[in-house]
Amino acid sequence: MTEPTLPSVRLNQGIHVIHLFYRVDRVRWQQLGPAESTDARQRLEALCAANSAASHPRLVSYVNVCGKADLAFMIYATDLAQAAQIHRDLEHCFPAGTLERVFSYLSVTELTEYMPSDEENRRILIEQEKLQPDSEAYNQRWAEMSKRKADYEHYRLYPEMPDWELMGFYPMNKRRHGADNWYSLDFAARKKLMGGHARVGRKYAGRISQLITGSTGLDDWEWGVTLMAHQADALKEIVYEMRFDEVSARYGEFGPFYVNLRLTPPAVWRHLHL
Ligand code: 76R
Repeated sequence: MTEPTLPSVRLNQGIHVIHLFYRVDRVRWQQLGPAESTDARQRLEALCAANSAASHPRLVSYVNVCGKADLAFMIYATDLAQAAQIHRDLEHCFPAGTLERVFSYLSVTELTEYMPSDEENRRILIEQEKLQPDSEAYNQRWAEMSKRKADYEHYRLYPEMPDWELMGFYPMNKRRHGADNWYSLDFAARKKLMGGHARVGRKYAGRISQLITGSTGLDDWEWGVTLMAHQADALKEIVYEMRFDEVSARYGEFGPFYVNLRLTPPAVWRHLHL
C-alpha cells in the first residue's frame, strides 16, 4: 500500500476516535470464493496488527449483538488524516459491495472542565488535611496530587481502553429545551451537578471502564459514550442508575445503543460464518 499523502490534521491535545458499524451483504458474500474471504480476513488482521498500540494508533474489531449491525470497529488516532486513512483501509480490506455502513461516529478525547482547580486542591490540603502551607508535609501532598492529576489528564486525552468482553456505545446530548437548558446554567451549577454524576460513575470501578468523547460540531450528537464491561448487567445498571441522577434525568438525551462483543478478526469470521 502506498503511503497516504494527506494533510496532517492534529488537535491541540488528545486524539480522534471513530466508531463504525457495518452490515455484511450476505448475498454478495455468498458469491465470493473461499480465497476471497480468507484474503479479506488476513488483510483485516494485518491492519489491526499494524494499528495495535495501547492508546493509538489503534483499530479494534467487534461484532454487534442482535444485528443492528454485524461488524463494529473503533479507531483511535492522533491525526485525523490517519484516522480517516485507517477507516478507508479498513473498508478496502473487504471485497467491493460486501459492507454497508449503518452508523458512524466521529469524536475526540478531551479534558473535563469540571476537575478541581489548583485553588480547590490547595484548600483541601489546608482546610481538610490541616497542613501548613509550604511545610514539608504540604509540599509532599501537593506533589502527590499534581502527579495524580497529570496521570489522570494524560489518561483522559490518550486513553488505553481495556479489551473487555463487551463494548457498549451510544451518543448523547445535554438538553436545551425551555427551563431545562444545560447551556444556560452557570459554571458553578454545572460543576455541582457533574460532581453528583461522577460519584455515581465511580461506584462502577472495575465493572465499567468509560470513555466519554466530545463531538459537538463534529457529529450529530454532543458526546459519544463508550462503556467497556464484562457483563451486560453492568451496562444496564450504570445507565439505569445514572438516569436518576439529575444530570441525566433532567438534561440527558440519548441516541441509539449498540452492544458489541470484542472479537479478533478470526473469531469475527467464525462468529459471522464469513
Ligand atoms: O473524568 C472523570 O472521572 C471526572 C468526572 C466525570 C466527568 C467530568 C465523569 C465520571 N464523567 C464526566 C463527564 Mn461521565 N458518563 C456519562 C455517561 O447514560 C448516561 O446517563 C450518561 C452517559 C456514563 C455512563 C458516564 C460514566 N460524562 C461526562 C460527560 C461530559 C459532560 C460535560 O462536559 O458537560 C458526559 C456526557 C458523561 C456521560 N462518568 C464518570 C461515568 C463514569 C463511570 C464515571 C466515573 C469514572 C471514574 O471515576 O473512573
